[in-house]
Amino acid sequence: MSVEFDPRLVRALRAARAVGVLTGAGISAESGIPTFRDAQTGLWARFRPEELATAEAFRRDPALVWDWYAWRRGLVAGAAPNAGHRALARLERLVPALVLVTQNVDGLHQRAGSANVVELHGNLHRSRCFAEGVVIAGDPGAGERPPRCPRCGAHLRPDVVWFGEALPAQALERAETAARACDVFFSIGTSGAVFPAAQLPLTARAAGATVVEINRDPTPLTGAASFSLLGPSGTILPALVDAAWPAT
Ligand code: BJW
Repeated sequence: MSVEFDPRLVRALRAARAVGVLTGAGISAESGIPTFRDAQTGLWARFRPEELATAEAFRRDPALVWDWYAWRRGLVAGAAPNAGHRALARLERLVPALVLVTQNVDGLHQRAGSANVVELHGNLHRSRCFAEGVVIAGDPGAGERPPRCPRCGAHLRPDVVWFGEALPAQALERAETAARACDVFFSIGTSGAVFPAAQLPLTARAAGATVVEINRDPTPLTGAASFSLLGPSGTILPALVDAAWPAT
């Protein structure tokens, strides 16, 4: 599919020394992973994700929340990175420096080949003791739901960041530094509804970066972005990288 871009955007990207990227659930939508604020389907249609992604929900019904994450782990295991993920991995190799900050917990950027990934909201493929915070790598598999911590016997929870919980301090620091230091900042497939991630494009803009939004729909950022590209990231991102580096 041919996509036309403003030549000023193509020039800015081509000239960028440092690129910052923030991604959200929308970039994985074309891999078949549901977003948060689109309606859920099947078994989970009667739950709002915002109500499952909390420590209160886990305390109230640990098996329900664990099963939701187990279902999502299964979806991710059967999914593959899409053209949008791959275009970002390619972009990382074309510009002098790129930091990819993701709110996603699916690991698809790393599977696409991105190396400099900052995970703001954790990762679905790790668990953590709900009592003591000890992190356990890998899929704990079938058995008791949720499984028990091998050290203290408390429930294991997914090693992700729920509402009301602090983001990993080092990841947030790296993300804020990247937003302040980049020439071009992309906000891709995120509704901009959740903070502090939603602040990053505004931080980049205030520091003088060209802010580019790529989203299927307008968001609260759209009016403040230097360029807003409406459409699927799996189509727009590869076309934009091709437009800036036609021979690669
Ligand atoms: C496409 C597409 C295609 C579709 N192509 N596009 C300031 C103001 C107000 C409130 C707050 C504030 N600061 C903090 C808060 C509170 C709260 C918050 O933000 N609340 C808001 C709801 C108002 N934030 C927090 O609680 C955070 N913690 C915190 O601030 O701690 C402070 C603290 C300090 C010290 C001690 C204690 C506390 C934590 C937030 C954690 C969010 N966690 C989740 C779950 C992660 C685990 C999991 O995956 O289950 O993160 S919630 C969920 O939302 C998930 C996502 O990462 C996050 C963002 O969602 P995202 O990615 O934007 O997805 P969607 O579905 O919203 O949007 C998809 C977009 O894609 C849409 O726009 C589509 O159009 C688009 N799209 N297909 C391109 N093909």
